[in-house]
Amino acid sequence: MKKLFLALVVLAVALAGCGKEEAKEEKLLIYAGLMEDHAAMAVKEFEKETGIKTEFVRMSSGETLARVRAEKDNMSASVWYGGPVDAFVAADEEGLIEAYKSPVAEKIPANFKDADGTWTGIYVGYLGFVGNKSVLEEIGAEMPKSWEDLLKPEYTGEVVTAHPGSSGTAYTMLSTVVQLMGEQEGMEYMQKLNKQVRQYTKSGTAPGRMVGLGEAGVGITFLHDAIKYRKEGYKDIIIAAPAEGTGFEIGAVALLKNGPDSENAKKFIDWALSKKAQEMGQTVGSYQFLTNSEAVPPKEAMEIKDTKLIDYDFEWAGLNRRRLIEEFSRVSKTTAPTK
Ligand code: S7P
Repeated sequence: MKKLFLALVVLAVALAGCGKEEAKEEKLLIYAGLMEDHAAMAVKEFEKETGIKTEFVRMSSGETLARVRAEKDNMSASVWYGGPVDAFVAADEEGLIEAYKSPVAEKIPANFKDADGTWTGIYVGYLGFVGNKSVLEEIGAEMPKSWEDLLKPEYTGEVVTAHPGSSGTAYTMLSTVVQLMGEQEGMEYMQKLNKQVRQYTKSGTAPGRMVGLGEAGVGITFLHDAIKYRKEGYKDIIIAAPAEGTGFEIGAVALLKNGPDSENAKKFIDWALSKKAQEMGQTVGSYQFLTNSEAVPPKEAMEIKDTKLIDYDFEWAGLNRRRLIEEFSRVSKTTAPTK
């Protein structure tokens, strides 16, 4: 009798456990391409305002693209939040994005959103160079001021950049060089630049920190990230924009096709496009220009407002992404980085 009673207790506890499992709370899952601290703040604020439980996974653009490709028939996340739009264009071409025209997108000018609602811009960032004053002094070099400068002998082994295969920042660099110089000359340039590179990092935000720490003299990065690191205390950081002109990103947000929670995902997208949400970025050191016409850009962005920009073609960049990365990988194998 005692044994039977014990068995019943064990069964009851096990069943109660199962019940708990079934009642497990659903959470909106976001793949975030912007910096970790920005994503964490956004998710926290959105959750506070709406009560919708939300989680994020931070990945570089190439990683997100690979993940959503792999999950095509069983998407785990419902929103792709941040990172240069080129990868979103590539994902859309492969049927991985669901168009969503948010009512808040009315506040976003036409050049910062897709006309069909495939993606909508949340911020704009300019590509450039980050340098370490002390390291440059030590090696007797000036801050590079042009793409051409980066090929000078004094920067051999001093340049750090992310890899275009993993990083949206670095793909912006590759696509910028090709759009600026033409494909053949651009790839020849990348081949020469490869000799100057000390290290390819996974994310485009890493070169700014490495240069700030004095681990390399020069990095290629989004300028707002370099400004963030300088404000965080890496005092030796200096920045420059290439004289020939530079590319830029539209950081985007989009609804993932067949994601598990498209209703809450749409609410998140509406929120992310709002003036309030966009202006919150600067509270965690995100100093991009903003796309909502009512949002006030961070004062830190004014330092680079006169940067000479190229007429960057996002559609072309997205549609040619795979091919350009393959070509980059091929040419960069033919010249060894110096260190
Ligand atoms: O949030 C800062 C920011 O620079 O991060 C993104 C950047 O491309 C890093 O991503 P990757 O690791 O893919 O390079 C930008 O979208 C954003 O402005």
